[in-house]
Amino acid sequence: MSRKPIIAGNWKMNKTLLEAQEFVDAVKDNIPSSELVDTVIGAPALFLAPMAYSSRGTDLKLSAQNSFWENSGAFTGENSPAAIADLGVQYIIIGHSERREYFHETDEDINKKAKAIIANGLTPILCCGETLETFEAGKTAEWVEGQITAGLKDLTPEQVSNLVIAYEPIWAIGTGKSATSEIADETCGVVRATVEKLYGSEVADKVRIQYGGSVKPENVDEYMSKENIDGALVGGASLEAESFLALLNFVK
Ligand code: G2H
Repeated sequence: MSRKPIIAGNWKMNKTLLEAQEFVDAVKDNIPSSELVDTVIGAPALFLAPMAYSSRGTDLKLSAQNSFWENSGAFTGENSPAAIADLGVQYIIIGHSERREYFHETDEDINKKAKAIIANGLTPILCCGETLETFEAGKTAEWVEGQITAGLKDLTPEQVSNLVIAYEPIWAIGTGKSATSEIADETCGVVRATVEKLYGSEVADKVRIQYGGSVKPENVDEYMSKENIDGALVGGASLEAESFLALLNFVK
């Protein structure tokens, strides 16, 4: 089964609106066709509407970095998945380790968000990953299996086939210390095996799994050559247009 690669930038809390617009202008007509690769920018929610407008009709797709699990109501400060969908955004990142750590998001919250995002016709990019302590204790597989099992709870096989899972070891995020491609492939394999255990091999063959953690133009080819890695979730190296475009050079 050949899965379409997906390269997603995660800008985190960076850029002004002007910088975001300049980035879109620099990349939107210079990325490979979406028949070959899904190219996504995860921008701060504030910029999604103007970015959706200026990238309309191009192969550039957009992602939010989070959303709430209700579509509307008295939830001050939250962003509705329905409102995000209405902008023409296609993806929403959920369960990033920074949200789990600083905003105390639990697997249960993340599962509710996944269901709400899917109900609004969008694709969740569901993040998982272990701390250095868990990695050094040799408990990565167990940890990641637990996060995935809880995050996917009650989703249907069809829903899981279409989603994107990002494996991001916390010890490799923004540290410049990327996991070797062998480690990344092995743990992405654990994610796929977990999906297979829960939903069978057909679903496991379809689900797309990204590696994230200090991915850059110099190492992206190495990750993309691995069997279980279908793409990358990229922070630092997605911030500059030149570097973001260079991440896509593996597409021939
Ligand atoms: C991991 C990644 C993007 P970076 O958080 O999600 O960031 O590429 O800067 O390690």
